[in-house]
Amino acid sequence: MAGAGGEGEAPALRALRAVRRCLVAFPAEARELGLMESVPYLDSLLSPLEFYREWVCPNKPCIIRNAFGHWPALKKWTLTYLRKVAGSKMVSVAVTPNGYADAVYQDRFVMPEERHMLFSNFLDIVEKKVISPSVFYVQKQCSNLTEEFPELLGDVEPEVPWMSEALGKKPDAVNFWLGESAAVTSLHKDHYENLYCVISGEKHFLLHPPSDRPFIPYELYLPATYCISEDGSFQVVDEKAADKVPWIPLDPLNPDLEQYPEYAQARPLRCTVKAGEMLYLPSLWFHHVQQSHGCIAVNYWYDMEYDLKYSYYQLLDSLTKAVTLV
Ligand SMILES: O=C(O)CCC(=O)C(=O)O
Repeated sequence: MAGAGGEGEAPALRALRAVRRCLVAFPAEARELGLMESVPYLDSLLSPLEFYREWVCPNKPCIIRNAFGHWPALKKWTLTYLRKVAGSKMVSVAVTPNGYADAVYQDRFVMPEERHMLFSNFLDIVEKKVISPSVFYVQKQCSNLTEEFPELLGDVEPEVPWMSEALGKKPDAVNFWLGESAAVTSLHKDHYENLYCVISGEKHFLLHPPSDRPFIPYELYLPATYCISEDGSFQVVDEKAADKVPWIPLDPLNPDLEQYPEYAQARPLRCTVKAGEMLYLPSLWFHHVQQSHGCIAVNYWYDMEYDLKYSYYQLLDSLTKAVTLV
C-alpha cells in the first residue's frame, strides 16, 4: 500500500524538480541572449519601422531623448500654470497613509481611497501650503488626461504618431501623473507597450524583464480599500464578495530574501527618467516606480499584441506557479 501513492508521486516530483531547474536557468539564458545591463539611451527618434524592429519586437526598454521637445507642456507645465488652467475642477486623487496605492499590506491587496477634490486643494498639498499626514497622488490611469484634464491635452499630443504607426493602433489610454515624493508604485507588470514621458522632475524605475518571472513571487490577496475615519486615521476595509487578486508581495527596494530566496537571483535594472525624456517600457516588464516631489508625467498605453510572446509568458507563469506549489 505504502508503495502505491509513493511510486506514483516520486516521478511527478522528479519531473517538477527538473522543471524548476530549467526555470532557474531560464532568466540567465534570456539575459545572455541580448538583455542589457542598463537601459540604453537614444538621442533622436527612429522611424516607426526601426523602432518596431529594434525595440518593440525584441521587447527591450530604452530611454529616448528629444522625443517630445516640441510639446508646449515642457515649458508651460509649472504648478502655477496647472493651478491657473485646472485648479477649479474636481479631480480624482489616490490617498494613502503610506504612499503605496495598489500594494500588499496586512495580507490584503489594498487600493487607495479615491478622493474627489478640487485640483487646487491637491496642489496646496504638493506645494506644502497645506500639511497632511496622508500621501496624495494623481494617478487614476484610465486615460485621466483625456477624461479629467481635457484643458491640458493641447499642450501634449493625443497619441505618439510614430508609435501609433509602428503598432498600427492608437493608445488605449493617455494618463497624467502628479504626486508627492512619498508616492510609490509597487512592483507590477502591464499588458501595454508604455511610452512614459517625464515633463518635470524625475521618475526612478526599477525594472525586471518578463523572463525574471520565476524569481518574482505572486500570491493571492483579498482586495481591500483604505478608508479615512473622522479622526484622520486609515482603516483597511475589505471589498465585499470580490475575487482574490494576484499581486507581488515583495518590495524590491528591501526584499525579504528569507521569505522569497529566489528573488536573490533576479537582476533588476534601474534607470532615472528626467524631464524631457521618454522611457519605452515594453509590455510585461515588471516595474516599481518612485519620483521626485511634484514630478509631472504623461504616458501612453498601447495594448500589446496577444501573440506567441504573450503565450510564452503565460506558459512561464503557469510553470512557475506549478513548481512554487511543490
Ligand atoms: O508613474 C508611476 O508611478 C507608475 C507608472 C506605471 O506603473 C505605468 O505607467 O504602468
